[in-house]
Amino acid sequence: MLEQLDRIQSEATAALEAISDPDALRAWYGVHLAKKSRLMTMLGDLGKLPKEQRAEIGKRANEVKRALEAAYAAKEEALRRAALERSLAAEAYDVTLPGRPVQAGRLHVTTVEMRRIVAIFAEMGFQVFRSREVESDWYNFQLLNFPPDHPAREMQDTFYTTNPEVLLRTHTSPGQIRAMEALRPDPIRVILPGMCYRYEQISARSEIMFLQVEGLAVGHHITMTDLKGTMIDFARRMYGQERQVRFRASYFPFTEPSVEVDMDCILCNGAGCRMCRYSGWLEISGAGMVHPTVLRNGGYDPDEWSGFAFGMGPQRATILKYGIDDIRHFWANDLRFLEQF
Ligand code: FA5
Repeated sequence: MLEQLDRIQSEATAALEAISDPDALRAWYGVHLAKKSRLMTMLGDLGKLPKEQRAEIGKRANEVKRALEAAYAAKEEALRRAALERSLAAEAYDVTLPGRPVQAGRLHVTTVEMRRIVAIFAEMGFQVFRSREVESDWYNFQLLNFPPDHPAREMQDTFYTTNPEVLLRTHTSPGQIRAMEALRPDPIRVILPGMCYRYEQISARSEIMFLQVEGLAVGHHITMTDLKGTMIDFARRMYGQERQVRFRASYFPFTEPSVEVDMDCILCNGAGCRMCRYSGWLEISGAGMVHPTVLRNGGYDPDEWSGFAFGMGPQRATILKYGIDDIRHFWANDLRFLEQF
């Protein structure tokens, strides 16, 4: 039986050496090491041998099994390496080929403009204060002096949720109250950029979703002069040092007095053109002195504190700056439009 084991080992080893592909290797395993192979059958039948032979034959049979298993594993690894080398040789990379160009993305034109606005106000000492887009009627209207049924509500309708108290903000002005609540009793100098929503007719100049940048300054001696200086400085830094700025009386429930801020048209320099509807002026912002009631609602005593606020819609100015014919291009995601900036 020992001779038989030697024969099994030498035959199996010789057969294994001749193998050069994985299918043949699998077949070899079936013949020489699988359950029904001669070797495994002998191992299974050890119990039938006379006691005195059992130990010696068993030891030798296990040696042969371990040797064949090791040889099998070595062959398997050798075949894997050979296959890898063949494929590397056959499919070698040509490092001299020019690379495929990577499509470089870019910032959206409104992001670029918003960042410029933020940078300009940062230089003037304004910090960015983030406030929520989903608001309550209380903050969006009532705390800003728009009681229910106030006619000024007609100017800004919005999208409501199933909860009548919860709505999408129509302007960034509720952020004024949020900023006052967070920062009182300190003086404030913040801007509040963000998305606003209005339920209104979409047109070349009006979207249902648009950006605003609110500004708020609250301090002990803030006057209309500070508001005017800030607006003029901003317009000149943003649109050119030669810009002229004018203030027109206006109305907002949350500022008193209220103004509209206009600058001379950047296209015709005030001469009058289609863009400025031949008036020579472009509106850039609503603004005013914070209404005493709003200061009080934010936790500041109007006998001691005063402030100014403004709210601009930078997309309308961007349209004019680049001669864009329709505000809807901003959110249409048409690459032909976006790649121009
Ligand atoms: C307001 O929203 C006030 N909260 C601004 C304000 C803030 C006044 C602080 C005083 C103090 P108004 O409704 O005019 O005001 O909107 C301000 C700007 O937002 C507009 O000048 C315009 O540039 C932009 N805007 C308003 N509605 C739209 C719209 N549907 N699409 C695009 N831009 C819009």
